[in-house]
Amino acid sequence: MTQHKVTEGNLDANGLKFAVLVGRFNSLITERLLDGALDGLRRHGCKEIDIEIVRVPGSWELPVVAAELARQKKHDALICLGAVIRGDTPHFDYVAGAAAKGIGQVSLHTGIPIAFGVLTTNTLEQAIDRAGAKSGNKGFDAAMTAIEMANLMRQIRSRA
Ligand code: INI
Repeated sequence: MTQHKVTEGNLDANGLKFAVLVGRFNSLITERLLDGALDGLRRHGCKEIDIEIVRVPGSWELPVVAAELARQKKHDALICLGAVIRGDTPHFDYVAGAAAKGIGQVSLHTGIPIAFGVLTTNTLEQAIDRAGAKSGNKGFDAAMTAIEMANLMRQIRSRA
């Protein structure tokens, strides 16, 4: 059987630096996502001094701030947290779409991994479920992705 070389990131956050960007809009939800992300980083060995929290008004503002931080290259990965909850107008689609597309573009163009921890739900209840209730905490999950991706990108870069 062929032995393949496998490259993957581990979940050791010791020595890695993160910025957690969090939208204030729907803060009932986003503060719980932030709690989850911080819990995930700490429990995987990240030091307090290596975590920067950056607050923005809403999910719409996440990409431009992520872009500036990514350009500065002071963090190994960014974690974007927000909660976009569908209302009676098309506003939801614009905000959710722009946040997703913008964050994806920033990550691709800068090479800095950015975990997408922006909830896009039809109801407040669905958001609560994903912010520490029935369906776990998507902030914690985003932190895991950020740690893994930071380690993976380090590994790949170190052999370039
Ligand atoms: N921002 C969110 O993060 N979630 C939302 O559900 C939301 N809605 O529904 O309006 C929202 N709007 C604010 C937006 O992110 C900007 O802060 C605002 O448009 C000013 O630029």
